[in-house]
Amino acid sequence: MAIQTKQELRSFVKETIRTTPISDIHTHLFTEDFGDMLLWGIDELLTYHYLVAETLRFHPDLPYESFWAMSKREQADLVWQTLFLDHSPYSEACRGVLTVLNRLGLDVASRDLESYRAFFASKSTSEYIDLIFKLSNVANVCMTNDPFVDSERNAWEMIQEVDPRFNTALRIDPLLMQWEESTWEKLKEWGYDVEQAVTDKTVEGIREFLRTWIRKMNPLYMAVSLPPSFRYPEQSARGDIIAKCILPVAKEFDIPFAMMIGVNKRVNPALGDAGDSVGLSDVRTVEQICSLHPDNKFLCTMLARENQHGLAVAARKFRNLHVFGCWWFLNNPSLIEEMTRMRFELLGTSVTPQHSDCRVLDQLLYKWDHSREIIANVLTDKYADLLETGWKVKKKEIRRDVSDLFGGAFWRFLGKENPVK
Ligand code: RAT
Ligand code: ZN
Repeated sequence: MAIQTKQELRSFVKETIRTTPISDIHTHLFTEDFGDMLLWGIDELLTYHYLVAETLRFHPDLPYESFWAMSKREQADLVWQTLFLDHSPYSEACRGVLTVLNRLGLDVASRDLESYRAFFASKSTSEYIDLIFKLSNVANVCMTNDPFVDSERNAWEMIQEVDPRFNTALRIDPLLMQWEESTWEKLKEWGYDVEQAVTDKTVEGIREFLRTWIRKMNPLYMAVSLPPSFRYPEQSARGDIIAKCILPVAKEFDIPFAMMIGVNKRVNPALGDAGDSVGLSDVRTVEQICSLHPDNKFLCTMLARENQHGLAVAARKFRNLHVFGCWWFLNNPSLIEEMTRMRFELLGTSVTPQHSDCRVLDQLLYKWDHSREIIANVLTDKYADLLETGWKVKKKEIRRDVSDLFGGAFWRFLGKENPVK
């Protein structure tokens, strides 16, 4: 059935966006089997590193070490007092906490942190996971699985079967960013026949390492976060490992290499995870890697606002490139709106406009509620422009497009069946 009026269009798009289940293609969430690594609840929400950065701005006299020495609950108390009571919580990360509480049916107006704590204390982890997936209407999330983190590596020894709501992604930052400093020794210690130089022997050892973990995790893709200075091709251990290990193994298993480009790590190390920053990166590098390796697939998101236009254009040139998400400092309404509009105009529906990057399970509620609203608005405008030409938009076509934007295009790019029916 075709849509007749703009009013009908607006409400149908909104409803379709609200009811279409999402495949969230990048998060830092874990299944229950990973124990403490799965974060949830109010104290975790409040100590999200985005909020830690905002809180410490208001406490120039509080030494960083003193903040880190506090218990999680004390840190959460300080964040709540500082960002929610002493000042108005309209930053995106603060607003997110309130959206979560509201969606859980808690009384946001009461400002009663203890009553929120009591609500979370009454839930078991597994019932809470079910509740959040249901309320957020997210069908599945992709984890970030890093074999270089000891606790994660150990957890994988025990895991038989992964909860099907959680997909896996093999994260390999240390392999590319610290090979010569330390990673080669780790691989050697784990029994791989490698040396510091990227020789033929090392290449074979790294490939074996990747194959072992791919067989164990069955990842949707291999991923890395890269600095603005990343160039490809490049005469360095990193360049060699990408060319000789990552890309051949990715091709062997037919999985993409996901490049998240633009992070200047630890510009303020005292802030921990909150201490990373952003820099302008090189889109030409993305074009080169796609061009030099046409049989490989690449996922890409970039952190600098100024890189977004170039990246969208690059995706028009290379069909082995799939652009995704409004990453980290871009995950703010004004920037999501701008980027989504531009990407729809340049790429139509062949893009994944958003991922959540959740570190705390509950955040699925706010990250997706906020993004859904913006995507619905932009999409409505785009269909409205079509109506102006005399084109008739059918309801089933809107459903098709939304399901593409919420994971369908991604799964098609992978060449795998979208588990969301
Ligand atoms: O957004 C974040 O939480 C960052 O700290 C990073 O984890 C980033 O998303 C990444 O995956 O490296
Ligand atoms: Zn992330």
